[in-house]
Amino acid sequence: MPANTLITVAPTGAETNKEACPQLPTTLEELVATAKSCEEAGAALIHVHIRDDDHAPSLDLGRLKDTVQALRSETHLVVQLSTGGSVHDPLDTRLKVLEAEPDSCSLTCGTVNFGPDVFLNPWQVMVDLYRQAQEHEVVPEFELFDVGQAWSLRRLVDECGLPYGGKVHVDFVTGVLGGMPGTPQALLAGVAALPEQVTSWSATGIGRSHLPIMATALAAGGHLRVGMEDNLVYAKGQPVQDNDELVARAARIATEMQRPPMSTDEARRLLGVKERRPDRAQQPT
Ligand code: KMH
Ligand code: ZN
Repeated sequence: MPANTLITVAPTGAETNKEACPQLPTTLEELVATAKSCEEAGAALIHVHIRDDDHAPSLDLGRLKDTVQALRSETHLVVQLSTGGSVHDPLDTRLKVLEAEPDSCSLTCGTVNFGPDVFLNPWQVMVDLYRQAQEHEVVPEFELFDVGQAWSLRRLVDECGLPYGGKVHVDFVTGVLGGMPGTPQALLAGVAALPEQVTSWSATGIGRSHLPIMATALAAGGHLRVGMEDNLVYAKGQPVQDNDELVARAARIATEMQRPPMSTDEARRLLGVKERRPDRAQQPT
């Protein structure tokens, strides 16, 4: 059982509309402010989707670079860019995300139905993305939306070797309509299916599975992902006001479970990320 808990915040996502949810951080200023307050509340990693000037999902490389730079200079968080983007993003655009030089990137281990849409992750795209991550020395977080994707992860690592840094970190995204349900049983089945190369795992539950998955992950030795990408309801009849309150609640529950939030330095060691901060580049982690 790991002593401390990695808390990831996924503050924005690609699915929620700014008009429907004005508190969603969609501008760079809002994202940086959210990142700072979430770090203060206990987050150590930020999973980033960006938006354009109209608040629509974007994978614009210039914006991605500016975002990575701003988050790196304003916070100590591990910066993870989404390569999943939105279900409408073309695969070749998604494959260019790593040129923004994040610390980490998401890498989903298979195609999955996504509500009425399809989140496309063909085998060859997984391989291309993985090889790019190795070349760019970016640490992938393997996102599993279904239990069977654990076998694709096993095949990927068997055929392509370990990621940069040698650590294999998985995030279960449960409760997507089309993927594994957000239940303790499904999560534990996923954990049991993980290949032996996996060194750590976290989990999130979409919508109402947010809290049951959090409790199960903490009890089973996993780490946590929370945020407005995954959940817009804090409690019955109470919309989420901001990402900080989701992080703060996760930190409180983890602390009560005797697994308090880990620092950003601990997270860097857990994930094996490369030291890219200019002021730290010469120092051992
Ligand atoms: N927005 C979803 C279609 C990721 O960030 O890599 C995909 C997603 C996964 O959010
Ligand atoms: Zn995402």
